[in-house]
Amino acid sequence: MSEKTTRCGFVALIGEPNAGKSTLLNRMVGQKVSIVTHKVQTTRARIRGVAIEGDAQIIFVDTPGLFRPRRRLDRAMVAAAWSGAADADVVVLLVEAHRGITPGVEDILANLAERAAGRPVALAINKIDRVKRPELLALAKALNERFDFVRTFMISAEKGDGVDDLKRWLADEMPEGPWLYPEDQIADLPLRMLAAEITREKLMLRLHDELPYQLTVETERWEERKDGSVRIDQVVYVARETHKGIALGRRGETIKAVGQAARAELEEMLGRRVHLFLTVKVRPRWEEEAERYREMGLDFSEGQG
Ligand SMILES: Nc1nc2c(ncn2[C@@H]2O[C@H](COP(=O)(O)OP(=O)(O)OP(=O)(O)O)[C@@H](O)[C@H]2O)c(=O)[nH]1
Ligand SMILES: [Mg+2]
Repeated sequence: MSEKTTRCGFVALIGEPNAGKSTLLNRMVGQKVSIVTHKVQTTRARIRGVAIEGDAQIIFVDTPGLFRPRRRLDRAMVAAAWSGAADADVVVLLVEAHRGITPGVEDILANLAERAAGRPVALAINKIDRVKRPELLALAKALNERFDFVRTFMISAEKGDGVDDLKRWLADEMPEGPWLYPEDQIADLPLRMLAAEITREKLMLRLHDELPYQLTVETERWEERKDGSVRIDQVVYVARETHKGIALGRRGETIKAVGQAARAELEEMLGRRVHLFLTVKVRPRWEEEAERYREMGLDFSEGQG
């Protein structure tokens, strides 16, 4: 009798806001589990996605971007990101090829050794589709002079280049052990939370300036109906009356378009009809309410200044 050896472990994806962490997570697991936008600070909490490569189960942990936090919410996000790195078996730092070593990357490198707490850190230079090869090699060299990365990968999370190499390498790095998730599970985010994230993504794509950062979305009710459809009620919390007006749009056009886009995506994801009801509520101090953080999957006390 021989037992097959299996491997299983955690890989934290860290980097500046907008580096492509969530795009990479989605590609690794082959399905959208984390929302993606062209704006910074899209991801707010740690999001796990599970991939299988040979005998290894790799649990990817998408994290919020690392930046200099100002608000309580920012601090909670950054704390979540670093703790994702500290808990992982391997850390992957994403750096944008076309932006290179920004002040933000410098900050991360300055804290990385301590925060990664001895975990091996690999470098993934992302968005290689945006630069020419010689530039890439120079950047890889400069980064490796600043930090002792165990490996360097050149990838395009969006187009897929280099991603399989990275995945195979990570699989080999995973410690021996039983798989933690059933084979068909790709995420551990509760559906009601993922549904709220999808609505937040559509809001981020449609609203401008600071507003997307000053709102949060929660699923309040999830009702399976006899006809096989599902009714989902969500609340969009904003901090001010004027923000409510903007989120609703003229004659409610903005919220209507957001609802339609979110519903279409939810229907595709769930494979059935969805009735989505969105309500915008003004809640001036939502950013100071522990309950809001819990709903987002963040630690309220970590946000303390
Ligand atoms: N050209 C190009 N764009 C990419 C690539 N990977 C990601 N992007 C784009 O970069 C933007 C940010 O991607 P995200 O995956 O949301 O970045 P993130 O690191 O998760 O950002 P935060 O959650 O804000 O920290 C999106 O517009 C992506 O489509 C890539 O390989 N090439
Ligand atoms: Mg993200």
